[in-house]
Amino acid sequence: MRRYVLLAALLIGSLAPSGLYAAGSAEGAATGRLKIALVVKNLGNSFFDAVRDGGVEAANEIGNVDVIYQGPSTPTAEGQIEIIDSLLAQKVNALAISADDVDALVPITKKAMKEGVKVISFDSAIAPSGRELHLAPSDDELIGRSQIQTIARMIGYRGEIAILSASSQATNQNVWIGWMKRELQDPKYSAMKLDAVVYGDDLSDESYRQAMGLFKSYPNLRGIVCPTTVGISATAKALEDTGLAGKIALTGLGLPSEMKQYIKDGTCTQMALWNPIDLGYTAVMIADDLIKGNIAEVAPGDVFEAGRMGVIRVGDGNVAVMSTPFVFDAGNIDKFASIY
Ligand code: RAM
Repeated sequence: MRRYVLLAALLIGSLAPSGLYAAGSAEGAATGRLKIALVVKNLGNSFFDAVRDGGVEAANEIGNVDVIYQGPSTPTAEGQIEIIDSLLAQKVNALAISADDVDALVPITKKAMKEGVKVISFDSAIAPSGRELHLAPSDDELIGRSQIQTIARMIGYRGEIAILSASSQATNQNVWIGWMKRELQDPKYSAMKLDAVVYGDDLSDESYRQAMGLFKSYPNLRGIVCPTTVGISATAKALEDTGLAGKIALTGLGLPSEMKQYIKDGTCTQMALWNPIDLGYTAVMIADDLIKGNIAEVAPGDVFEAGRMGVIRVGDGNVAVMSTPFVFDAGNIDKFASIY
């Protein structure tokens, strides 16, 4: 177990889109400083930019840590492998990865661990053999089931629905979609039908195109679930551009800052998410803890102290779950939209 004296105050300065973020000093990688890499699914996603801000906040608190924020331009395992390779050459101390594929990263992250680099996944998991711990923002079953419960309420438990997801290989979305399908087996949804699952690759343009494709292919569509912040805002825009807002219901996981207008005008009356800043903060705190050897070999029951996030407990399969998602609607969106 670890104990840190944490500095209370911190300030995050203006940040460049990707690269090295020095904590406490402009020079950054001075000798003796630790390097923690945050490898995200892809750059250009505000969700991950907020994760980075949380990571930098943690690094500033710890004091001798630099955060390196990187990701491919499109969410592919190949792109992440290339990045991880170069991070290993730069001798990073830890990798915290939101994986574009559950299995494809395992050989490179195993190699990293053999070289003494600490590896955790966060947000989107790497298979257990390829990481020491996975930090989940919330319980997968709850995330999956609750999105079906919400869309069902919105459409009166009747009619056709579709799912517009991130990339087809994304671990987190695929696990949630698995739970959505299980939820749909309940007889109370017998008058609902899942027409299709489509993938917008967490790119706004592609997600918009996929939403348009759904409107065309399924003229009786009554609801869309988007378990991705990129997908839900692109779909909201597509609904408004085509005059289908209000006719096709929309829910899923969205960033309040990106969805505020659509929540307020009724295109999406309810959605959920967790705090990505807290997620990045916690990932860096845990990575730092592992580097310092406070927990030598992670096992269920271990407890990490993650600064202002308090205690994070490791569960089965070395998965640590943070908390329940926030639910956003017109009543609270303003408050959250100014934060993330
Ligand atoms: C997108 C990404 C991320 C996911 C959120 C909800 O930003 O796919 O992995 O957790 O949506």
